[in-house]
Amino acid sequence: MNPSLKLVARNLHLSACRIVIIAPLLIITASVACASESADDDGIVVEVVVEGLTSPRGLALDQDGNLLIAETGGGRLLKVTRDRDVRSLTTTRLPHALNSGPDAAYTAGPSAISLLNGEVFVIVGEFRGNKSARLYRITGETGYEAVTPVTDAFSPTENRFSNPYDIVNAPEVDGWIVSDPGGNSLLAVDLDGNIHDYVVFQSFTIPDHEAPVEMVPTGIARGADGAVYVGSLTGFPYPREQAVVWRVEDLNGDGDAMDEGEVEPFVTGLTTVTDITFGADGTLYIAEFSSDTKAVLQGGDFSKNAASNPGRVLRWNGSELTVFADNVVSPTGLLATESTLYISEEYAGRVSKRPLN
Ligand SMILES: [Ca+2]
Ligand SMILES: [Ca+2]
Repeated sequence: MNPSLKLVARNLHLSACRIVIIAPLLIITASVACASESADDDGIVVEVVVEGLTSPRGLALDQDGNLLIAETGGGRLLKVTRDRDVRSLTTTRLPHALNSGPDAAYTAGPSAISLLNGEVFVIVGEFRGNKSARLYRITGETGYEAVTPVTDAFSPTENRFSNPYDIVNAPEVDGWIVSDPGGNSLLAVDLDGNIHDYVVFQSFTIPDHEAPVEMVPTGIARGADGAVYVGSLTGFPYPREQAVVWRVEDLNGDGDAMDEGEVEPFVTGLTTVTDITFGADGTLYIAEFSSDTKAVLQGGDFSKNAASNPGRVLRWNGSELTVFADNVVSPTGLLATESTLYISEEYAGRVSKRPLN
């Protein structure tokens, strides 16, 4: 068991300054579909699906095979049809902000998408002022309604969303499991919107750095074995090779994964993980945010910083970690189909895709 993980911090004290993911202040006007192709260094054909977005992040496929994109800074859920038509699912924008977080330098808004029982649900994260940090249901072309109540990030264990980030459907809790980087937790949310702690990750220490480093769980996915998997960004100073993909399973069926052996490291030696997704063959794809996350988040123009310090997508086949895509700009959303890996490059404002083989 990795000593960095200590569970059941039920009285978790939230620190005041918890940097999560983000985006540029640049407001780029709307969506432009295009089909430009290029080849990366390894000869993989890279195709830009959509560009000109304001912080695209969470990705999903709807029942008709259309790509859905959570545009964090634009407050929109975008649908990209097979013929590359791009439209917003709602005429009303979801809650979003371009001036959240420390120094008002980060975006908050739609972060992740769930399709359940024929409906579309969306997680909205919000660093500053938690009243928008909620799970919403898309009700039709005009808008949306909240599933979860206004939450209190400082609530002891119930009903708290701090900065929810990613979501996976979870019949074992009669709803969803949501990652909350702001609370270093996974939260169980039932269909009525009740929230309770599912996992709480404790901070860990590294040499030559006095303050504990937070775990900061981010991208979440369901494995073919039924377990839930979640990556960790890790907090400042974003130490290299200290991020982990965790395997999470409620073995004793008591409604959370806070008991012994219920959270185990699955892939270690990673750096600033922002999302994970499983391919049809069980291969796990892992997004690492940047080669130097500290440099990206130090201030200034995040888009430029991210382009100068790109991240990458790794591939874990069960025994070996290899690089699938290098030079990917601030990847924060992954989606694998039978034949394609889609990547949200958040600060670059685009979603790209690459063939799987
Ligand atoms: Ca995700
Ligand atoms: Ca349990």
